[in-house]
Amino acid sequence: MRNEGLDKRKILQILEEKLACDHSYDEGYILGSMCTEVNEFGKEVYLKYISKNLGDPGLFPGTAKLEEEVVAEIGELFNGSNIIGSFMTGGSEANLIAMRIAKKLHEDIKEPEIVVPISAHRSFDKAGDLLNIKIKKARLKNNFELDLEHFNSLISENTCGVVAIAGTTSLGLIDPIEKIGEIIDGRDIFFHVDAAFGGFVLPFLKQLSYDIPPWDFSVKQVDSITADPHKMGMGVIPSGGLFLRNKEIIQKVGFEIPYLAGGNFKHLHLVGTRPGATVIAFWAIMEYLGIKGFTQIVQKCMDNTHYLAEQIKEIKGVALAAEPVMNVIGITTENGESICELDKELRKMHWMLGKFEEFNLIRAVIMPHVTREHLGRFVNDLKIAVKKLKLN
Ligand code: 0PR
Repeated sequence: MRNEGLDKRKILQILEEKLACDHSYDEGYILGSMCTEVNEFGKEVYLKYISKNLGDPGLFPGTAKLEEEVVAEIGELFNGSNIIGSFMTGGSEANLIAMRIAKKLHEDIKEPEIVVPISAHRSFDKAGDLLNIKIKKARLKNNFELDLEHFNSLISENTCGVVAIAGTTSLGLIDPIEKIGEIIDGRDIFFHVDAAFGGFVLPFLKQLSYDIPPWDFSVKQVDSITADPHKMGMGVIPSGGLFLRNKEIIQKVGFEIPYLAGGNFKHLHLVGTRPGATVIAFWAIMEYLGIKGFTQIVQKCMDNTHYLAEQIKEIKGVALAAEPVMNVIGITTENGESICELDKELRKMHWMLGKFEEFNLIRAVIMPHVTREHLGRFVNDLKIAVKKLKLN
């Protein structure tokens, strides 16, 4: 650390130089990210309230109340009533905490297990590792749908929880959540739905009359949902969310922090100090956009998704891994050849997509920052790469 401080202008100039190699969403090459430009009004609100700490809610009761409000409102969007929960650092923390709840509610199980689809996000492996829970992975069928029979066969007397995904990381697909609910109905098994990505897409697809199977608290066995404002909610990073049906859970399994300046309270978090401003900013974004505003944004993403999907179908040599359900597209090779070379070629042309070797696909996420013009450029480069690699 320097002894004497620099002036602000100089510091900002140094920062510009140091960060010049970062990518920006509007340049168009970020085509494989589930994050996007934060809503402009959200940014303003965030800055205004940046010092608020929800780690000590007694000091910021207004912010704590606002969090309860925004959680309940999101719970209603997910067809629940009186839903409780909390903002988190992201989907990983929300999934981790959900897995901890599943374990804590079954302390009689000595070697706890969770059953997840193999397409589940890596955060479940992290949770398994950190919590000492065995993660059992159910296969997918050839069309990337969950093999429900295999899923069912993995459930045993050691199963403390099951997980379904509403918007898989690789393809944006939705697991058969109602059917999983039926499988565990009447059994003492915690049911968590990971809608980290889909949570702020699916309610708006419904508004657009898309045929979306029940995935949320409308499925009566669903106990908890992860849904991340910092993905399709256009919220400030970090903002994930965990939403719970059972109001008693925090009292039952929450960590007690007895000594805080604002007074004793219980919480579910891994972190202590945590931002209030991300919560306030998301409350403001929801107020500002309303259902209508979110729906318009999702519609634009879906129009672009359909455009890209149609273009890919026209290119000989590549194919869609699955018909897109939401704004995620998997591109694979037509002849089953490895996707790695294509990914390399596209990277040489600056395109940054996600590569899922286990499913032999590269993933494009058509986020709000992605424009038709970006996609046009991408399609041209994809054609060049396919030709160069002689995939056609
Ligand atoms: N659940 C699902 C279904 C996810 O897709 C993700 C992350 C998570 C949980 C974990 O969320 P956090 O990353 O908030 O903890 N999905 C993205 C992915 O792995 C995360 C991401 C975001 C990756 C932006 C790259 C990127 O540029 O693809």
